[in-house]
Amino acid sequence: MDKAECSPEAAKKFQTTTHEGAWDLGHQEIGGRILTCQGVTIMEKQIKPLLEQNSNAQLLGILAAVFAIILTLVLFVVWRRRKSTGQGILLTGLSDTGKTLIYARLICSQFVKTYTSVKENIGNITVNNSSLRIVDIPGDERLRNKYFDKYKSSAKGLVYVIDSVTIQKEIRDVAEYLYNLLSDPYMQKNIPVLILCNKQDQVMAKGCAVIKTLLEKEMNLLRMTKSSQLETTDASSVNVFLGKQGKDFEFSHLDSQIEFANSYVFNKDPNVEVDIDELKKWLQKVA
Ligand SMILES: Nc1nc2c(ncn2[C@@H]2O[C@H](COP(=O)(O)OP(=O)(O)OP(=O)(O)O)[C@@H](O)[C@H]2O)c(=O)[nH]1
Ligand SMILES: [Mg+2]
Repeated sequence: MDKAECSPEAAKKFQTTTHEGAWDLGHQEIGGRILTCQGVTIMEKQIKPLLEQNSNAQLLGILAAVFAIILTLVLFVVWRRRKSTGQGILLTGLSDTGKTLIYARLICSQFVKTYTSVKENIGNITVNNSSLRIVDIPGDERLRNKYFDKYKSSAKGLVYVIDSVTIQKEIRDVAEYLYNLLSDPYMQKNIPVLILCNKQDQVMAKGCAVIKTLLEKEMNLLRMTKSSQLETTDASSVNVFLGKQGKDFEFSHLDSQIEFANSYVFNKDPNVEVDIDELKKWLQKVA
């Protein structure tokens, strides 16, 4: 039987008759054509579920793709966050304060003869079962910003090393570099800071409590200078006001957790002790 014989009228009639319950009449009148129409109906019956199955499968495919995209985005965000907080402990400070010797103490527990650093030193230590990446950043004025910018996004903590013997003479430079570091947008993300007053083995060394007071006074003066600069310069200036408006500068007013500690690491003679216990305790807290 030719399917073309099942004209739209016949099909309509067949549908009408079956709808009206007059199956026999439709059967007799249309005869073989009914079979064809029945064939179409059977085909419809068979294809419809197939089409439905097909569209269900398509829908599932789309849902799976959307889910995969969302999962990828979530993983990417988590990865970026981990990368932005990182495992880096940045050793910063002016030149000659003892950063490289402290680095050598932490990484290989020994005295090394040091020279002014012209590039970074990087090494890993394990603290509280987690790995910390110690980055010793050169203190040279022409290099320090470049290396800080390179590693700041991976900072988990920042150690600011001070030469406790020369602090009074260098207070302006020490305060200014610290102010600049603390003003950096990456440091505003509550990165913990340890101000390490090194070279405590020297009789002329100032203790960390005295150094804290000296620094707060100097940061206060510096902030006033920077604020007045801000008023006179254009709006593109990147100066940041640290601390509380209308109050003298105090480290406790900052969002970042800032601590002070003493240390000394010079021991050419292995029988002479070194002291980086407070630094190690701080690393345990940060890790
Ligand atoms: N007495 C004493 N000397 C120290 C101490 N720590 C470092 N030094 C000495 O200070 C000098 C400078 O030390 P470095 O570790 O090279 O200083 P740095 O901060 O890395 O300097 P840059 O690389 O220029 O940024 C060296 O002669 C060290 O031996 C310390 O705790 N006590
Ligand atoms: Mg060095």
